[in-house]
Amino acid sequence: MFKFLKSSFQKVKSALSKTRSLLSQRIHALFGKPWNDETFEELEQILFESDLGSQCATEFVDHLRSALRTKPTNDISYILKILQEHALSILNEPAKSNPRTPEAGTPLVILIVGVNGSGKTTSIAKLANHFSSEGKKVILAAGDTFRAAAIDQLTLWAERLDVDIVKSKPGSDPSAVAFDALTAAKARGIDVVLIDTAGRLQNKTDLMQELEKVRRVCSKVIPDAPHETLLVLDATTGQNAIDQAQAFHQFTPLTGLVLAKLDGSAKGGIVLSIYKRFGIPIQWIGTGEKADDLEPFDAETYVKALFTTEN
Ligand SMILES: Nc1nc2c(ncn2[C@@H]2O[C@H](COP(=O)(O)OP(=O)(O)OP(=O)(O)O)[C@@H](O)[C@H]2O)c(=O)[nH]1
Ligand SMILES: [Mg+2]
Repeated sequence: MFKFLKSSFQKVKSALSKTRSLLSQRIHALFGKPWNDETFEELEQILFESDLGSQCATEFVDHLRSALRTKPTNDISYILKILQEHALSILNEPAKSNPRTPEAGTPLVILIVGVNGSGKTTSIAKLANHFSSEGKKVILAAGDTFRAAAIDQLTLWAERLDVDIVKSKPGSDPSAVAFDALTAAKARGIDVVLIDTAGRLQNKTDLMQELEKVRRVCSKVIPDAPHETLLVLDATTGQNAIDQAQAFHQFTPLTGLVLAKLDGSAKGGIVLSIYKRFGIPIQWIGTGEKADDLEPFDAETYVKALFTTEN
């Protein structure tokens, strides 16, 4: 449902500037040398440090090696093009997630999950802003009942964005909040329900089971809900994001990812290793702290912004 949105190349490019300065400028520095085993090894190391992961980094280098065997050149734009094409071939593989479409007349329910501080609540505000700007009626569910401050934070966003919110007392059951929010959404003719959840470490089984319960309760009010379960990843995390994606996917099948804080990250290559590993589509990227700092993920824009020598 998000596919026809185009991301702004400038915003993505500027969010990726830290990754790019690590990646492209260091690749650029390789060009004084002939392409031999040592240069390829250096390239592999650069790709690895940009968080492409070791398997992905090796694959990129092997691909470039064979392209240069066919057409030996030291032209940087040609080499970046080869890297871009390979990155796109990874991201253009069919996704393996199964989002559901709400039945006509019922709201779209999106559950937001992730570890502590990854950017969940801010991403919810950004999504609320996005849907509101499309003329949709949005309701927020303050499902992070763990801390009073979390409820206050979401309430503040709801006021700023002028959208409805359903909340309960700190310490109450998050499933009950989800139940109330979905019930209210049906009664009020709401288009989109965004459910916030408390941050949880992926290895805490009891907390992960709590998410299963939230999902079960949602489906009691609206069959098939939640239609989307989005994992918010902090783009500065690096390879631990892989463990997070794996554990959350196991407990609450993910339909997509939000990559928050890309603007502060030099590890933008993580997108490639995660997609290669799980096939969970990256739907959105966070490019700052404001409500409109959210861009739909577009593979072509991303790859162009990642492997470029422009600043
Ligand atoms: N620069 C930048 N900062 C972000 C982005 N997304 C979130 N943040 C900041 O990251 C911090 C944590 O964001 P929250 O949205 O509160 O994270 P959370 O996952 O809800 O945190 P918990 O509820 O404590 O688990 C806040 O200071 C946000 O302003 C982003 O895309 N870019
Ligand atoms: Mg939060």
